[in-house]
Amino acid sequence: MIKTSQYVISAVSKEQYPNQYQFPEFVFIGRSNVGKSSLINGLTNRKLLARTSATPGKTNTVNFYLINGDRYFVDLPGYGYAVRSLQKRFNYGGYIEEYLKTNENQKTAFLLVDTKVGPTDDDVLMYDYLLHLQVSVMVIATKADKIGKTHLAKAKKVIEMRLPGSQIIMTSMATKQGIEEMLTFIFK
Ligand SMILES: Nc1nc2c(ncn2[C@@H]2O[C@H](COP(=O)(O)OP(=O)(O)OP(=O)(O)O)[C@@H](O)[C@H]2O)c(=O)[nH]1
Ligand SMILES: [Mg+2]
Repeated sequence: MIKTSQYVISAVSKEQYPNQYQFPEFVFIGRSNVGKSSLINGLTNRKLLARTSATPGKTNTVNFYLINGDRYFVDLPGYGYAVRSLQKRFNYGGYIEEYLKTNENQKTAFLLVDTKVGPTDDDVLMYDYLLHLQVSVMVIATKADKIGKTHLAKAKKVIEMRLPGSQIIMTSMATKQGIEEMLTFIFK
C-alpha cells in the first residue's frame, strides 16, 4: 500500500518541521533500540530509508519521511537508555517533547514496546503523557520473533495490564509479522 517513501528532513527544531500541507503524521516513539527505525523500513519495504543500529541512540533528530505524497512518518530519538550522557538524554527528551507539543498537523503515535521486556517505567510514563496530550496512541509490540509463539498471548496481556486501555499490534521485522495490520490502520 506504500507506493512512495521519501526522506524529507532531520529537524532539530520545530521551525524545520514540514507543516505547509497539513498532512497527517504517524510518529514512532519508544526506548532507544526498541526498533522504531527498523519498523519504518519494514512498513515502507526499504532496507535503508531510516538508519538503524545495534547501538542505542542511532536516531538523534526528528526525521520526517513523506509517504505516498500525502502523510508523514516521523522517526524520533529514543528515550530512557542509561548509557547515554545525562545532557544527551535531556536534549533528546527535549526533541520528543517539542515535537509532541507542536500541533500543526494531526498526529497518531505508535508507541513501541519490546515484546520480551514488556513496558518499562519510561514506557508507562510516555503512554500517560501521550494520553494527557490527547494524541491517539497505538501500542506496537516489537521483536515478537524473540519469544516463542506460545508466549505471545501472555506478553500481550502484560502490555494490556501495564498500559490500560491500549490497542496493541504485535510485530516483528524479522518475520514481517504485523506489517499488514499496521498498514491497514495507517490507510483506513
Ligand atoms: N530480532 C529482531 N531484531 C530487531 C527487530 N527490529 C529491530 N531489531 C534490531 O534492533 C536494533 C535496533 O533497531 P533500531 O530500528 O535502530 O532501533 P531504534 O528504536 O530506531 O533505536 P534508536 O534510533 O537508537 O532510538 C537493531 O539491531 C535492529 O536490527 C525485530 O523485529 N526483531
Ligand atoms: Mg532509530
